[in-house]
Amino acid sequence: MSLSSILSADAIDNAIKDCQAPDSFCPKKFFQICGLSKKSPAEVKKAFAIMDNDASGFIEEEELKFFLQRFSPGARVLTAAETKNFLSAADDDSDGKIGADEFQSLVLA
Ligand SMILES: [Ca+2]
Repeated sequence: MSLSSILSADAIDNAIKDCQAPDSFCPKKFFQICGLSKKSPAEVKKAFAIMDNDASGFIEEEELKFFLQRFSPGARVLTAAETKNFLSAADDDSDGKIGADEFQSLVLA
């Protein structure tokens, strides 16, 4: 299972290109361009499971760093500042990781 089964390759490409410069990544904008924000809750849940690489039920900071590479293996890693911003945008209960519900409200909000 990969994200290309949920999103179109062109949309993924555009989203990755849009944040090619370090520190230009914005989660909301990224989800809009790649098309995930227009998907159903079930599809967003599937995308979450792909990003939760170790299947812990949460996306941890370590996994978040490699977020772009889940979309495209050749993409860059997120900078420390981007990872921190991403986490604080999604982590509603401040436990330091992103749960499926938190991910869904960030993507579909
Ligand atoms: Ca959390």
